[in-house]
Amino acid sequence: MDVTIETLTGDITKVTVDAIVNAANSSLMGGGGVDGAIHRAGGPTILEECRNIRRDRYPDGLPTGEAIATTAGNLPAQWVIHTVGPIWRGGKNDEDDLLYAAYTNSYRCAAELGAKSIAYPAISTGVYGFPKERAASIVWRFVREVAEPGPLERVILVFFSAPDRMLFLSCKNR
Ligand code: AR6
Repeated sequence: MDVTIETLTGDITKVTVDAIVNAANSSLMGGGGVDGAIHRAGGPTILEECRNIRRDRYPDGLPTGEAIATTAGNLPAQWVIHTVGPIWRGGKNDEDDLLYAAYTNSYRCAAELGAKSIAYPAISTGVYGFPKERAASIVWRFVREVAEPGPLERVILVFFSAPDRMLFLSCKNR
């Protein structure tokens, strides 16, 4: 099977794919950054489903590194996969493994739903402060170990700015 790995610059809420990944926080109750943009563009049904998930499955919040799906409301996608990336605390608190887990668990969640395409934002590299180059090398590892083997056919890595995308691409062989 042919798997396409793409990168693009722009707003992830505009990307037409089966599943969009949200860089959420444990509360699943929304926030700023890409989380805020997804809830604004997707409308209130996403938050309503997140409330039900909290009540029924994760009363203490979604643990860091895990992922859970809702429908996507008004977004041009079928599902939003909510994941929680690690907050950067200097690099010796499992941040690398937790970021890798956020990518891979989101991927598995999408695969279980039958999605063929998935779009990711640069998880943890905004408010959560994960250094962008270090995050890039983890995402490239995810690409090699999980995304390229499949089963999803298209994986799109979305960057909010052109320099962020260029930085990511420049980290490919590190
Ligand atoms: N499309 C694509 N990328 C975006 C968009 C967008 N519409 N908006 C921002 N980015 P962040 P985090 C980029 O802060 O670091 C929230 O409040 C942004 O430039 O959204 O995982 C949550 O509720 C950056 O490169 O997520 C959590 O509390 C990347 O997305 C917390 O922030 C991630 O930045 C999560 O922090």
